[in-house]
Amino acid sequence: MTESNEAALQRNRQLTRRSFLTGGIAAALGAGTLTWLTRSEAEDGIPWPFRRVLEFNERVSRAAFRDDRLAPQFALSAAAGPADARVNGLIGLRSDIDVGTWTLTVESDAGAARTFTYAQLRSLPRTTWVTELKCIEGWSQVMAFSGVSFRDFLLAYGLGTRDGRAPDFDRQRDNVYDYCALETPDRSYYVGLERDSFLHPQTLLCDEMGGEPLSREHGAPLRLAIPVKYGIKNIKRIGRIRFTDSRPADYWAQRGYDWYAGH
Ligand SMILES: Nc1nc2c(c(=O)[nH]1)N[C@H]1C(S)=C(S)[C@@H](COP(=O)(O)O)O[C@H]1N2
Ligand SMILES: [Mo]
Repeated sequence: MTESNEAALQRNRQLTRRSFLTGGIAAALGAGTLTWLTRSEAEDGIPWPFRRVLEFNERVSRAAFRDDRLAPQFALSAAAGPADARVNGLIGLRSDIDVGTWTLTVESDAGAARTFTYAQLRSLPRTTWVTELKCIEGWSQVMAFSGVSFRDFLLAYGLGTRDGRAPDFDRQRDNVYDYCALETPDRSYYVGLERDSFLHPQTLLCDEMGGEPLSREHGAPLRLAIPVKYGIKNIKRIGRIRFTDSRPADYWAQRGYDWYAGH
């Protein structure tokens, strides 16, 4: 994506949303929010004045139930280079990894398991977010994370829904499972996420940091980059994703940390 356009749009949306949430309905009717409301996200043939009303209603109900505010973003120049990227946590990464034979398994409470190759993931639209990875131990680092947005992956392959149909994140959000569980191939490290977090626009299935393929310690070939959560949820070397309506086990939550760890 082009950093400038996309980032500016997102920032605008974020600021507007903030003022809406803090200022209430009065702020929602202000000039800034009008820009927010009229920014078209889909062409559906509804004449624009009606469309605006519909969108307004939708946004109001969404604002009441959802939090998709963006985590802070940074200029590319503020990001650490791949060589400087700090490494923390090697659970599930001890063995060698062969990207050629690695596969990602995706399953759900109801559906059959499906597997995806690295080549399939590479063929999807790519996104970069320059965000901060915050470790619960007290350090943080700004990095450029690139890969496939988690939402785009679900859309591309029709994953994550209870009835197995293509997801519609806005109109049929409840058809998406409440949670997903992600595990390393050896199942020794695992995290659980709730729907708003795995559908968050900045949540990435990430295969590059600082413009270079992930090293083994950073989770090659595929890790999660989820800036609305602490580092502990940014699982490296993902082998399996499972969609479920029961809250999944989480490695660090089982050891006393908050299950949500952010957002
Ligand atoms: N598989 C796996 N993923 C993991 C961990 C781990 O031990 N194993 N540690 C987590 C923690 S605590 C942090 S802070 C981040 C660190 O990511 P980095 O090594 O790329 O900086 O990875 C997270 N993901
Ligand atoms: Mo961490």
